[in-house]
Amino acid sequence: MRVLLVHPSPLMYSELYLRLEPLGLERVASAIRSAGHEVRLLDLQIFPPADYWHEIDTWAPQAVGFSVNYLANVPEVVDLAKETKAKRRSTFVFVGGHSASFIAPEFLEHAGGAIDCVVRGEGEVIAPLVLEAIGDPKLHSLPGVVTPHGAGPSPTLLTDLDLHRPARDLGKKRHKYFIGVLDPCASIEFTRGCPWDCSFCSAWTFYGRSYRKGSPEAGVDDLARIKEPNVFIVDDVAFIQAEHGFAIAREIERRRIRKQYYLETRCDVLIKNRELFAYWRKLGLFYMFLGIEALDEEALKLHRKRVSSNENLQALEIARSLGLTVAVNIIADPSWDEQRFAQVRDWALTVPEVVHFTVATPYPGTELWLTESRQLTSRDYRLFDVQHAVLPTKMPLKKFYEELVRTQAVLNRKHLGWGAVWRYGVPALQAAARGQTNYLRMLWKFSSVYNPERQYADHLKPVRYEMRPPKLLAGPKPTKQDLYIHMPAQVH
Ligand code: B12
Ligand code: SF4
Repeated sequence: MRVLLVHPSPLMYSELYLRLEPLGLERVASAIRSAGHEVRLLDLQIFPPADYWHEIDTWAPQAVGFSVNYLANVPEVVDLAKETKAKRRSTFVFVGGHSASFIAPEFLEHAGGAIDCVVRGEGEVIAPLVLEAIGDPKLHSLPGVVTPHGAGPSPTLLTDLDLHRPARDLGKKRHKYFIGVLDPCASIEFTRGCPWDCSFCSAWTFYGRSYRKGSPEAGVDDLARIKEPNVFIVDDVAFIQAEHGFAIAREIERRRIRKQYYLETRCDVLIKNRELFAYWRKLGLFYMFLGIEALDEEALKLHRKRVSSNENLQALEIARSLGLTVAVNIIADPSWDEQRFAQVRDWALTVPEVVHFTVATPYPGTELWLTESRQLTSRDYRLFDVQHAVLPTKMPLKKFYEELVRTQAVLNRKHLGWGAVWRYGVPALQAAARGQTNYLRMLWKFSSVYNPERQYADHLKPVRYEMRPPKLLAGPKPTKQDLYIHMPAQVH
C-alpha cells in the first residue's frame, strides 16, 4: 500500500529558534515500511502545502497519516483531512501523536467523517495493524484506536525501544533542521517517558508515568548513522539513570563518534549526576535546557516540580562550571502584573543563561487541565501554544502581551542580533561556510515573531474549531483513568 505520512507546519513562535525532524513520524514510517508498505514522508515545517497536494495528485497514496503532537496544529490537520477526502474519497486518513491522543473523540467530531481513525499512544506497533485492518468494521477494536464507531482498549507500550529505527532516509532537505547554533541538527531518542508528575506537563500522563531505556549499543548504532554534526536528544529528562548515560557515553567514545549535543534535563538530575554530565561535556555536549519553571518556592510547589529554588540555582552553577550553553524556561502566569514581570526581567538580565518565557497553559492530558479553577478565555486550538494566554489575565490582555514581549526581549538583547554574533560568531560562520544559514537568519527575526499586537490579534481571528471544555472530575483528584493514555501495567 502507498502510505504518505505528514508532519504539519511549524508554529510561528517556535520557528524562530529551531526546526527539528519529526522523529516520532520517522519511527512510525520505519515500522510501516518493515510491514511491506511503500512509505513517503512529508514535513510541512519545511515544504509548502502545495507539495502535499502534489503528492496526493501524482502519487495518489491509499493512506495518509498525520502526526499531531501539538494542539495548535489541530485545525490545519482537520482541514487537510477534509480537503483530502473531498478530492479522493477512498483515501484512508488516520491521525496519531501526543496531543491527538488526548483529544481523539473531538478530533473525529471536527473532521465530520474525514478522519477514519485516531491512533492513541505510541504508533510503532499499532500503525501497521491499522493499515492491515482498513475496511474491517472491527478497526475500532484495536488497542488505542478510536473511530467514529467506537474505541478499542488502552494502547500497549512498546517492549523494546531498540526496534523501529527512525527512517531518516525518508526526510528531504534535512539541512533545514537546526536548533540555535547547532545548525544543522538531527534528533535521537535514548529513553522514553518520565517518572515525575509535574502538574503542567503531559509527558508522564502520555506514557502512564513509565520510563524505558533503549540499549546503549542500539542507541549509539543509531547515532553512528546520523550524518549531521549536531544531535538533539529528545528524551524528556536526559540521563536520569547515571549508569545508562555512562554506558552510552563509553560506547560513543569507543566508536570515536564526535558530535555536538543538545539535551533537556532536570536540575536535580544534573546535581545528582554531575560527573556524568562532565563526561558528556568532553564528548561534545554543548547545549542544555533546564526546566526551572519558577523562581519562587510557592510556584514550584504549584507546578509540582519537586525541586527547590536553591537546587535550581545550584544546578545553574554546575552547568556554568561545565562550560555549557544553558537555556532555562520560566512559566509566566496570566495573573502576573507589571511588577512581577519587572522582577523576573531583572533576574533574567543578571544571569548569563538563555531565558525563555512560556505562558501557563492548561493542556488536555495535564493534571492542570482537570484541576485549574480559572475559566478558559479561549478554546481556540491555535492559541494553545504556550505563547498565548488562554486563562484570564490580571492586566488587560494587550498589556499582558506587552509585558510578556518586553520580558522575552531580554533574550533578544542577550542572545540574538550582534550579541550572538559576538558570542557564537565562530561556529555560526563555520556553519555558514558549509552553506548552513538557518541560525544566522534567525538572529534578526525576533521583532517580527514576538510582537504584542500580533499576539493580541490572534485572539480576534474567527474560530472554526473549538476545543471541548475540560470534563468535570468524578472525585477530588484525577485518577489514572482520567489522565493516562498508556496504562503502565499493560507493557507487552
Ligand atoms: C522534540 C520536541 C519538540 C520539538 C518539535 C520536534 C518535531 N518536529 O516534532 C520542538 C522543540 C519544536 C518542540 C516545541 C514545543 N513543544 Co515539544 N516536544 C518535543 C519532545 C521533547 C520530543 C518529541 C519526540 O520526538 N519524541 C519522540 C518520538 C518518538 O515520540 P512522538 O513524537 O511522541 O511520536 C510517537 C507517538 O506520539 C506516535 N505518533 C506520532 N506521530 C504519529 C503519527 C501517526 C500517524 C501515528 C499512528 C502515531 C504517531 O508514535 C510515535 C512513536 O511512538 C516532546 C516530549 C517527548 N518526549 O515526546 C515534547 C512535547 C511533545 N512538546 C510539548 C510542548 C508543550 C511543546 C511546546 C508548546 C513548548 C514550548 N516551550 O514552546 C512547543 C510547541 C511547538 C509547536 N510546534 O507547537 C509537549 C506537548 C504538550 C501537549 N500536550 O501538546 C511535550 C509532550 C513535552 C512536555 N513535556 O510536555 N517540541
Ligand atoms: S516537566 Fe519534565 S520532569 Fe516534569 S513531568 Fe514533564 S518531563 Fe517530567
